[in-house]
Amino acid sequence: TILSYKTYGYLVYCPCMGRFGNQADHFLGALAFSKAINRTLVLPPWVEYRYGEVKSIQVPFDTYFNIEPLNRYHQVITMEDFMDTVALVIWPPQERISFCYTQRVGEIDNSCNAKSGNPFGPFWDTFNIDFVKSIFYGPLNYDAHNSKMMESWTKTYPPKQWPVLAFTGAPASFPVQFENVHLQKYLIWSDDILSKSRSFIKNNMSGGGFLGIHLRNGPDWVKACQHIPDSPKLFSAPQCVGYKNEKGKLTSSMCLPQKSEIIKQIKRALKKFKDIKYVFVASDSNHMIEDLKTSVKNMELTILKHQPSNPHLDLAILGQANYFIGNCVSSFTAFVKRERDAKGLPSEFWSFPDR
Ligand code: GFB
Repeated sequence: TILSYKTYGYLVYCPCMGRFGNQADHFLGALAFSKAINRTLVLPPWVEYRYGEVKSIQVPFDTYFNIEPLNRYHQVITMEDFMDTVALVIWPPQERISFCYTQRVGEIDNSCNAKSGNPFGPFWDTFNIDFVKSIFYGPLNYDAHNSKMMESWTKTYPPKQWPVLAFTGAPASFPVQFENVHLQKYLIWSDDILSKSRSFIKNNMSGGGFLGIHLRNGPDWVKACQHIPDSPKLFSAPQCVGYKNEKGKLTSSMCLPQKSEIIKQIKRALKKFKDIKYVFVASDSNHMIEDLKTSVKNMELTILKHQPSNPHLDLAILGQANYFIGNCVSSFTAFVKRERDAKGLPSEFWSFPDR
């Protein structure tokens, strides 16, 4: 096994930007990149932030996803397994070097400062990793679909001399590059999430189909949506307006739809999908359950949410809805949309196309 450890190099990174949806977008890019430079991808834990806690919390990758389907696409190993086995042999503490495009502001001059700030420090501390040196890999980039570029990586950092490339942030773009969207099909929920989501559906929404909706409307979102006029491709907007805005213009109401529009769109969906008996609402803030109940009160419809709030269960449930309406700008919606596309299930976005 020691020999096989050394055959290929490894790629480690910190999903140090954004919350789940952002990290998932980055993950797909990192997966494509590790395959393109032929290195085993070390599956990082998901970085989470708990209310009232100063430091990020690291949740093992396989808490939420099944490893086996990923291995069918490319060789992967969880960070926990990597540190307990491979790293002991090929990544001794004195050889731990951090990679970044260019220097990052922090305690040390001319360094990646890979552990400066949150979640950077807490992430590597989870595995007792310290870095002895930095490498600035610029002008190389991680566009896995540029084969010349990938050749430069393998020539500049051959695995024999550089068994582990540890990136300060994800070697991937946000939002996910168009060419990598299809990799979503290898991200399959863990047995635990799958069975919990299925039993929620069975226990609460039997005897009819359900419409899943995502209402992203917390204060952070209201603030972010103010940038729409100057950011025609804000966050995940390319999923509906296209990567070059070729499918339409991004409007404020796509980011923060009004109650009247939400209700109008739900009613239209219910007309189209006659066997729908439930509306499952996922939200980071206001689920609008009472508003929705009032507006459909003559329609023999049950409106419900999952309690207590659980982002991953919300995602897994939305992924199984008969129909889905989501927020074009949100990467949380983007995760659901990609999963549903992969399964051939229909979806739409709030206020798009502009009607
Ligand atoms: O997933 P995410 O990157 O999507 O971050 P956006 C939003 C987080 O808010 C999720 C919670 O990871 C959840 O923790 N959240 C959002 C939800 N919608 C729901 C929901 O329907 N149910 C539950 N239970 N939780 C971006 C951020 O969010 O928003 C950026 O990633 C930035 O860093 C920006 O803060 C303003 O793309 O929607």
